[in-house]
Amino acid sequence: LFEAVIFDLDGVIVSTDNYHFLAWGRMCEEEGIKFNSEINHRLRGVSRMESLNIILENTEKQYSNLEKEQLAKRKNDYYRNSLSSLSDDDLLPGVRSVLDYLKNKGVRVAIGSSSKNTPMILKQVKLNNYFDAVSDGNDIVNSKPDPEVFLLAAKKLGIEPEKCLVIEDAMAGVEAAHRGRMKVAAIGDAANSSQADYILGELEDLKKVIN
Ligand code: B16
Ligand code: MG
Repeated sequence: LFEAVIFDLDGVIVSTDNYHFLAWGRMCEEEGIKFNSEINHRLRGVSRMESLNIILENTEKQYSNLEKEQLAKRKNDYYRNSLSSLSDDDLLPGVRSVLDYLKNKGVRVAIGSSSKNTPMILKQVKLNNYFDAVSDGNDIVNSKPDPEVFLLAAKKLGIEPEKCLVIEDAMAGVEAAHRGRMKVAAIGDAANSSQADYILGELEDLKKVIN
């Protein structure tokens, strides 16, 4: 049924979501902007600048475009610093086993992530040479829920979207995959959604979908 699996990165392959949370939290605390886990929830899968715009809905203060760039950069510096100790020990449970399973089955594997830090993250977790294609925040204009990042992954693989399965932890990503005519398996945060085609209690459940 599926010739390829496109993995979201943050929240599916590696748990960098908590580092995003902490970095935004630090920046907001310094700026006196309200931030909590509910606001953070809305940032999953969404690009850096769109995340900042969502955060700024919680302040009266007006920021110029230049100031916004600076806030986003400050957050990204905190985030990248926290990634310096990231290693393959931080891969989420089942990642290694599921990737090897798919390779053995001849199913192609790709990354479809909104993150501009994807190359650094893949290198830190030693998966930089593993995927057949990587499509990330550096390659796209419109981020999830726009399907661009997943359609580009399929194009790089040379496989039709209908034959790709996307693995996502964010609602924005579930919507993006559907808009790209792909099926979606949801895990983690998105697993409560009735919109996903498959629900994965854990990543290893993917072996039942692709058998
Ligand atoms: P960056 P994904 C997304 O990664 C994150 O979920 C989201 O929280 C973040 O804002 C976005 O990447 C951009 O990340 O600031 O590193 O470019 O889930 O699409 O792999
Ligand atoms: Mg994600």
